[in-house]
Amino acid sequence: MEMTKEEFKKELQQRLKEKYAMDINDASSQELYNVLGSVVKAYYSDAWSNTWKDYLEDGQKQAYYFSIEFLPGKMLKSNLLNMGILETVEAGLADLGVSLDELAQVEQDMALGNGGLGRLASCFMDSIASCGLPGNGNGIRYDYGLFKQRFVDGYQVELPDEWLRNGNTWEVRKESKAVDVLFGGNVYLAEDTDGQLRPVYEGARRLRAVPYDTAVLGYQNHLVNTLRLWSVEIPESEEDHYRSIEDRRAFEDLTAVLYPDDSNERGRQTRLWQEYFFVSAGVQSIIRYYLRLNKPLDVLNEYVAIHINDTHPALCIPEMMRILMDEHGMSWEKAFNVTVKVMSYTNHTIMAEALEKWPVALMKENLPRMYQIIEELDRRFVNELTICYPENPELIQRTRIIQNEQVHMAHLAIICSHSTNGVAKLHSDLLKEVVLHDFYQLFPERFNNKTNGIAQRRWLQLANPKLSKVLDQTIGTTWRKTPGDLKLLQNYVEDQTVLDQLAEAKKSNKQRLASYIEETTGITVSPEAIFDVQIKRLHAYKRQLLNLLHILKLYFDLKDDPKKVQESRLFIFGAKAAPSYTYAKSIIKAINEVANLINNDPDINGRIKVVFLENYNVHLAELIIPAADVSEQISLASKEASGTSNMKLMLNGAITLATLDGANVEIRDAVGDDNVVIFGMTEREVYQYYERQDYVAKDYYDQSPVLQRILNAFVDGTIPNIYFEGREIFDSLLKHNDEYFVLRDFDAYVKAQEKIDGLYRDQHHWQQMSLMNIANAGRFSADDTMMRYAEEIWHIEPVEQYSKKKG
Ligand code: F58
Repeated sequence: MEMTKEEFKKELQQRLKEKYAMDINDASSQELYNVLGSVVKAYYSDAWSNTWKDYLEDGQKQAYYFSIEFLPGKMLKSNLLNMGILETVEAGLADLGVSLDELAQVEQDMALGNGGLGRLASCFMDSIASCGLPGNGNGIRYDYGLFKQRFVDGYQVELPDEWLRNGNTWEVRKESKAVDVLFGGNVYLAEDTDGQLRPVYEGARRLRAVPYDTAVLGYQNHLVNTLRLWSVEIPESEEDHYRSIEDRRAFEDLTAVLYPDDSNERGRQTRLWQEYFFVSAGVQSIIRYYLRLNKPLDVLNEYVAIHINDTHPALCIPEMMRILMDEHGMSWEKAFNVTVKVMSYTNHTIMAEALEKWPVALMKENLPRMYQIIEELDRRFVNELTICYPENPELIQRTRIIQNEQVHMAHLAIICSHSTNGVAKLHSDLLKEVVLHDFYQLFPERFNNKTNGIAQRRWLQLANPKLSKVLDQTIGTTWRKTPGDLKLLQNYVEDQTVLDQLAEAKKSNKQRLASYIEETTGITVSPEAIFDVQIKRLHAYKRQLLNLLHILKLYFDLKDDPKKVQESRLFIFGAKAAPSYTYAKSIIKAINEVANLINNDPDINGRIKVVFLENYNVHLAELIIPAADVSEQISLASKEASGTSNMKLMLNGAITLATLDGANVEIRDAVGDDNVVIFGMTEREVYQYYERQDYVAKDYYDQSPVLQRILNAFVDGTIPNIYFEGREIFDSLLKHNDEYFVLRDFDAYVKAQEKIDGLYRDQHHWQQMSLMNIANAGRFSADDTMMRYAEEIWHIEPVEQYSKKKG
């Protein structure tokens, strides 16, 4: 893939003429973006089709990452970077009077995910391709992505995300690869003409799954993998089954929105349908492709690995069994044996409410064949355990797939796969020791840890060109391919010139963010202030509230003593709350009202400012992260499985202020105690409270005039405009005993914040800490994480290595 600047300019102008009969000067940004997209696509199309052909001809084992969410964000610049023509195109456009950055803004963020889980899937896609690994994504092409967040009078309001309104340059509709998926009806087994028992479907609904493929480009390695997203259509042959337009519409809406509200029966059913829809389509298409290799199905595991990202795609298991048995006549035993070897599963949470369970009745009615297979999987599992552990019926009850009229998806995923992993050391240990302990006893060899990672290309090279340049000048460019080489930066920890350059890059990123804040909120902020950042979904366990209580403390301190020595702080929040999560929405409202109070108080005079940026998404993260000084990772220990913004912020030189939760533990190990600020309870202490059940939040309030003043502010009118929300928050802490131990950790958090303040005052030392964080962030590279998945779970290898071995 090579192209000179002049070739690029010619190609762009030529295509603009062909498509719009226009010159550059007449084209709108959208038109230019569309044309640029087609130039880029043409540029990688050969490599894309060659990758496919090579995989097919070589019969190399491939991994398929099944995820109900992918959150890639904007793709233009990342594709240009990976093709190695970012600078050429930028310069070519500049010659033509066009700014690449402005053009890149036209692209809608592809936000087909809620948060960490979906973003991780996209970092992984990037890394799989960049490591030269044969691996593809499989998911849903939602017509509407995650809602757009607006604040109206401080409240979150959700607007639809019409990301496809202007088309999607990157996708390719592959009509010829469509498959059908069946729902509902009656299914029974009957003897076929060949004497085999086969299921007969009566009255089932047939829907068509049409794939839209997006190229996933490896970083300057000519490898192009595929992200395949499925969209629903109604097959022509089925049109007569629909009695009205509304009836038809209900089915056409299956892939309309990401996670429809599941607070009512209708929503739950749609979600179950979505899960089966993309899983069935994906598995069918894998098998269809595999059959072209002319290999027997009982060695499928030597050619195919399927990864179940959280439990949403766990129906892969019964679906694979169905295809092998019903469509290819394989015996149960053989089909099970192959299925277990093909499948692997990642758990992303220990929060009980997020561990998926489906009512038996719902599953039976909507996915009757799946239910039959699950029932049989459960029956055989129970039989086996009864033989092995006759003395332990409780163990069987606790681990079986179907319990209390519910299908436990995590149990299904663990029992019928060969690998279960957590996403950080602490999380994986908790799975083994607590949450999935029974399963760990049954299948110890299946459990492993794969600490999450991030794609340095997006989160440093693209998001932070200023820092990237300093790194290039200081340690050379090898870190761009081998993030572990960032370690070389440690040699410069005493080099004032390098420290100054790093500080300069940070300052310029802070100025960029300050301008954005001014433009979008009208709030003027000073780049001299500490930029203290908490960006993640809004959830009680993540404890944005703890941050807010501390802000109020600072506010009252300054009101009482305007001369108090304290660095200026800008607190930045970015977070969406689930539409039906009222408590989280109340916290958003409270933060916005506290922001109003403080930002407009002349006594404070800008020494503290609070900004809640609307519509936090991948693009906004790219703007905030490079500008951050402090990274708030303050979840209750044990609750955050890993976190990944913690890694991105560290990579960009922010100092982590954290509890020992998730991957924070490994961040501390990587940078050492001196370069991170840790506070609060450990996960052991949290569990001790659970055992003893002796936490009394109100005691903390009763004993602390500081806390009394802060909490009372929520209900006594000090924070204006939050009558209901203030009461809800106040009650959650005192009446409902503070589920996430905010008050218990408050003092420790205040001290940790004071430490941050002191550290920042010594700018030289702060810069050294920041440097150490950048230098040690290489170990959180998603490339490394993917190589470990490849070697230890999927048993796939980089294409080049494989070709060499094959000769
Ligand atoms: C997140 N999970 C974890 N779930 O919370 C985070 O610690 C971890 O770093 C990340 O996965 C990647 O491993 C997460 O994002 C969801 O969004 C669920 C989707 C399904 C509904 C419940 C939330």
